[in-house]
Amino acid sequence: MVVLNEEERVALISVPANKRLLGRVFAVFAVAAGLMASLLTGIADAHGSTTDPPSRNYGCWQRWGSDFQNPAMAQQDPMCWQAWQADTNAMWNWNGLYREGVAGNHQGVIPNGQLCSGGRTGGMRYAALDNPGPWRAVTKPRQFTLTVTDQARHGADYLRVYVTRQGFDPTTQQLGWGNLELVASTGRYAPAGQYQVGVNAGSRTGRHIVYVIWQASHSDQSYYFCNDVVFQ
Ligand SMILES: [Cu+2]
Repeated sequence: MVVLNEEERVALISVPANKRLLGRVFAVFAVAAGLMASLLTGIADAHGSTTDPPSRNYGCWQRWGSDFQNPAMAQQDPMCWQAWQADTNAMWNWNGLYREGVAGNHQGVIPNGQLCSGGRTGGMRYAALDNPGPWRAVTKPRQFTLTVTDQARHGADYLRVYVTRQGFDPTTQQLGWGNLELVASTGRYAPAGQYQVGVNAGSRTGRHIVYVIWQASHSDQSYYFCNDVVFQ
C-alpha cells in the first residue's frame, strides 16, 4: 500500500495535476499488478523438473528463492549467484525449461554448449545454466533413483538419462552431446506427480552431470535438465 507523507498529502490536495505523485502511485499499482500476473501465470504454467538430484535452476530456487538478493550467495554458491544475476525468471520458472515441437530430434535442435538451457529456450532466460563452474553437486551412490516431479501431470512418453564420461570436468568444460553416455531409457509413464528411474553410473567417480530428457505426453513438449552430482 502507498503511504503518503504530510508534504505529499498537501501536494495532492493543493496541486490537482501533480503528475509526479500520481506517477508514483500508478507505478506502485503497476508493479503490484505485474507481480500478481506473474504469480498467476506461474501457477497456470506449472510443468516440472528433476528434483532429485535437483536440476541447476531448481536447486538454486530451493536454496535461495527466499533470499536471492543475499550477497553471501556470491561466495557460498557462485553459480547460483551468477544465474540469479543473469535472470531471476530462470529460477522462478524452474519448472518451465522445455521446448515444443522438437519431434524427438533433441541432438539436432540443441547445440553443443547449450544443453543445460535446452538450446536457450525462451531466449536468454536459462542461458546462465550452461556456464561451466562450481555448481553445487549432491552426493549419490553409483546406483541411485532419479526423480522427475511433474506438477502439471503431463505424463511421460519416455525419460532418457545420460551421464558425462569419466574425465569430463563440469567446472571448466561446456557440456556437449559428445560428453554424454546414455545410461537409462524408459517407456511411458501415466500422468502422476513424480516419475522415477533407476540410474547405474557404472564405475564413474567424482563430479558429473546427469542429463535428463523428459518427453511429456500431453503434447510434443520436451524438457532438458542438468543435474550436478558427485559419485561416491
Ligand atoms: Cu508443461
